[in-house]
Amino acid sequence: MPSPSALKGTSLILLLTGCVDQKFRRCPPLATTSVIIVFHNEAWSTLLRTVYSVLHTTPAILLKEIILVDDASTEEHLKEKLEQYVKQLQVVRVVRQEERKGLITARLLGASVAQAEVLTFLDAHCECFHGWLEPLLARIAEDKTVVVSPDIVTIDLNTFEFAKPVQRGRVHSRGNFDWSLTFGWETLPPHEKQRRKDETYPIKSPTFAGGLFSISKSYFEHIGTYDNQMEIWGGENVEMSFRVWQCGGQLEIIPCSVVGHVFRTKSPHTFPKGTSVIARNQVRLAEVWMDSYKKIFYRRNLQAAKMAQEKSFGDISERLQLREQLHCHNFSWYLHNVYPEMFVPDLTPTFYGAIKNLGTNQCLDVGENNRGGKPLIMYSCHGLGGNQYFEYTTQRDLRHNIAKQLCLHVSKGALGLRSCHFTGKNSQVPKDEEWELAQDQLIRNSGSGTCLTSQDKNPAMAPCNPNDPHQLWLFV
Ligand code: UD2
Ligand code: MN
Repeated sequence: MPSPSALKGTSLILLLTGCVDQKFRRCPPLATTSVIIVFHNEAWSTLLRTVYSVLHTTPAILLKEIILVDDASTEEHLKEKLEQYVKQLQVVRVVRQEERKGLITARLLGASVAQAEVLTFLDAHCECFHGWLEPLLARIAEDKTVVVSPDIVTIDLNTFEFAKPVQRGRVHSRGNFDWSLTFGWETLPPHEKQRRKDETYPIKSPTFAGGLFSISKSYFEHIGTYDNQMEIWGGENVEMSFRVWQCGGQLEIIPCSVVGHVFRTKSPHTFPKGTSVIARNQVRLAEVWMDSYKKIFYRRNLQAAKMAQEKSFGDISERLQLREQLHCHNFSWYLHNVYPEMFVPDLTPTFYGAIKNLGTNQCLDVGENNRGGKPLIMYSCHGLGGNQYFEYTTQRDLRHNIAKQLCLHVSKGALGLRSCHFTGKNSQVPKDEEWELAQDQLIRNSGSGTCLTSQDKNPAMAPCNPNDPHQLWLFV
């Protein structure tokens, strides 16, 4: 068994100096924790590495047990062999979810058998760094309505090295979400930087990544554990984020707690019922927590919109009841008080959807991972929203606004995508970002007077010609 890389030597370079000096009370001791690690077909090495790193970095007095929850793995090494192996470790045991139902119900199973006062969840490919647990438990001891995450460090997918602090740039970031309800990271806004007295201070976070966190067991139950009808993977982290904030709790990232996680570039999991379960999980959370803001999500994810319309997302009455019982705030409260930096697109845009070209029958598309700057493309209309989603706003700009507010513009005769200039108060749409959508089905740029055309693979600008079908467009 290779020793976890974080533990090689005793280098403390991963920790902030202020953290190294922190002291934690012994009398009375902090509450104990049950560490719950769910897995489906995880490699032996990464799973055991996670387990050993917990054992090597956690004071025995604080660790009640490690519960490994198997979500119906099929790999042979995770069956009898694993159970026999962990017996020698004494505080480690395996429980099994017989049917593959996903990480949400697996975590619930783990929580239901856990004996400690605090639950600590970890993914099955993590490495805990020295002193990671105490700051989490100490914060919960101060206030048990706080749900705390460590500072999650990237473990390199290929070399399994911890990212160096330099690479991390010591910019502690927080969690956010976009209007496709995907979790992401962002740097701290000025007011959050000012609020924190020094860099060891907890960071308030609008959302959390969801895999690595500690929570008081009784608070976990009070706040409604998880939505047990969510399946396989996805959405539960955003759901829990909205729920905790809206119902009186808080999410924090504790910079003195450092845990590594192997971020993968694509999902290694099978989805027995197909990947539409992710959209289904998201619809469930949007229906329960987002009020009329759910429409912003549905416009951008047409698969989700269809499920919502057909009511094929299962029964949510228990979750709605929970929201009632806990007297939770509405989503508008969350946006104003917890995440005022979030842009909120028009609730009623003039036109929205995909922009289809009559010459090619293809749709305007921003392409993969276009955060502005990359050329747009023409692509078969897929009817899913996503990269083909645009809005024509009341101030006459054309926006692709899922993760950022991106606007179509024309500079030096060429079509491009960049951050919108119009941001509400005191700002104006520059002429090169303004578009006229007339009866003639041309899309004319006000600044250049040229029209959008799809003559080539990439959409471009050309002198306007209403007789050229490549210049005729339709919002679909
Ligand atoms: C992130 C979270 C993850 C979870 C997910 C959204 C972090 C670092 N990771 O994605 O915890 O919140 O977003 O759902 O915050 N697993 C099962 N059964 C399944 C699928 C996964 O047991 O059907 C296990 C898997 O072995 C792993 C854990 O669940 O231990 C999380 O899955 P992941 O690592 O693929 O998720 P990740 O890190 O991409
Ligand atoms: Mn993971």
